[in-house]
Amino acid sequence: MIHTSFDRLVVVSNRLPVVLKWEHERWTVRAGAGGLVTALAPVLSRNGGVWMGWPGTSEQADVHAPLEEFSQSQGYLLHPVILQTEDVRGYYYGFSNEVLWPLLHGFHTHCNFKLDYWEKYQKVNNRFAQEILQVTTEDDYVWVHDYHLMCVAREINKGLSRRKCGFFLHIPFPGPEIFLKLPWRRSILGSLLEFDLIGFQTSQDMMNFVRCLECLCSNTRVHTEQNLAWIACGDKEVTAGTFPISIDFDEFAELAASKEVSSRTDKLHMLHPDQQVILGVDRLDYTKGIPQRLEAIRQALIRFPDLKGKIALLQVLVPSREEVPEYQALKEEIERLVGEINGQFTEPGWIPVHYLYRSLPRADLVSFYLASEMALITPLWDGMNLVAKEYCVCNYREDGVLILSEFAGAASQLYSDAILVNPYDVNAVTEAIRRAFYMHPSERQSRMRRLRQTIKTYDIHFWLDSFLQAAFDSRPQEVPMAGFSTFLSSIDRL
Ligand code: GDG
Repeated sequence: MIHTSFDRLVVVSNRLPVVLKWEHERWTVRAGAGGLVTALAPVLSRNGGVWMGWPGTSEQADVHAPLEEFSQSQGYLLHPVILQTEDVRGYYYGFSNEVLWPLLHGFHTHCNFKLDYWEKYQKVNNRFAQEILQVTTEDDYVWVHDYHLMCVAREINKGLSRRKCGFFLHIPFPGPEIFLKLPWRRSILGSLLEFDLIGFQTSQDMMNFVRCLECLCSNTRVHTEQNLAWIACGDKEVTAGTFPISIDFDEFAELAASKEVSSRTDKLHMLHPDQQVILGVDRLDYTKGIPQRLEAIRQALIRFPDLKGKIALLQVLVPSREEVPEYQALKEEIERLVGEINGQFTEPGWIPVHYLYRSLPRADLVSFYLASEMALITPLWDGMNLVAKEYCVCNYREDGVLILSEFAGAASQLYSDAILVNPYDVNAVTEAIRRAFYMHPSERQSRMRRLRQTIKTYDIHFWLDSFLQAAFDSRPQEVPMAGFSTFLSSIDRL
């Protein structure tokens, strides 16, 4: 049993962690990709429980049988929440992707504040709440994930039967100057207060949430101790906490050390003799800073001709939200930049940018991590960024350098051993690339060793334990983290 205080752990997220496809007259089910799946799937596989979410298919399809079969192979139960296609349009493509995603990442000018989206969001959140009430008992622990489902607890608490219910936000939470632009800010904040525990990735996110509450509720009282905050707001009380998410260290380390991966890695090395490979891995998204990264590669080759023929960017771009025009435009911009840079610099035997637009099998991805001398992870704002942690864990040869955006949540844990950059500062990124290129192997090794040790200590199982300890009234062990002011002042003094 995972914890003695409850019966089953019931994880609830927008999507189930699978991709269902109707092929050759039957359903095929394969594991989904993305940060939430990477983090949570090993937790449920190890501990058992239930995962509830939308299966990603239309309301007519009967997907119970294939999901049941997949459940058996994973060691936990998958429970589909069936939604109507029209509701998905407003709740998921509309409110989640066109309002909350940009707003919470600070891109408020990208928001489309449509009333209909908000109505569908509430409708679907209520639908999830009803399903949770049907599937769970008062002895279960219900753990709701991410921005798609911020209003679920409000509906659950309307009934007579109680559920112990926690929430974890995987993406950033902005300060009031951004969040308060949301027309439904009061309702969303009020709904979040209905959870028993709210988890954030960083202390910055948690403090932003508190500042937003203070703006809307003059009677907000906060008591903080280590990574937890006890908040009273009007007649509501909630515990909030900082729980930096991570990955299953052993799972990635074992795969990286496998024969399958090492033979692929050797082949990749042979293809790039005398070159340092710089890796970028991202979902197609405007928050990930990909055009800025490509511009930095171009500028690095212009400013530092000694790098010509010696570095190559390997950019993996995973298709995402392709039906949204803004994402199509971003893809076109990225492909134009890749074409321009390659047209400008390619020479016989050397191509500066290798570009893959697809999702790779995990073993291929891991062999890329292992074969790359640097990872260039430059999101404009990111909740955590698991790719940064995966890169380090897989780098058991300790010869890689992590160049990381200051605006990735991961920076608050990894700041002293990564090279931190402001992704908007193209010159600074080019200098970081050059510094990493010439970094002495012994410095690479000592930095990477410490990075891997940090991630090993605070892995995904530590994350789960800390959240559940906070949910059930004991103080979790604290994760050493620094806020912006601490880590920026150490590298960027005025
Ligand atoms: C959200 C937050 C937060 C990527 N390409 C492939 C592939 N991936 C996997 C990676 C990694 C995951 O996708 C991406 O995770 P990130 O954390 O980088 O980003 P988001 O998906 O945006 O996740 C983020 C996270 O939630 C967890 O809380 O860190 O800030 O935005 O695990 O390995 N997997 C495979 N093939 C690929 O080509 N198999």
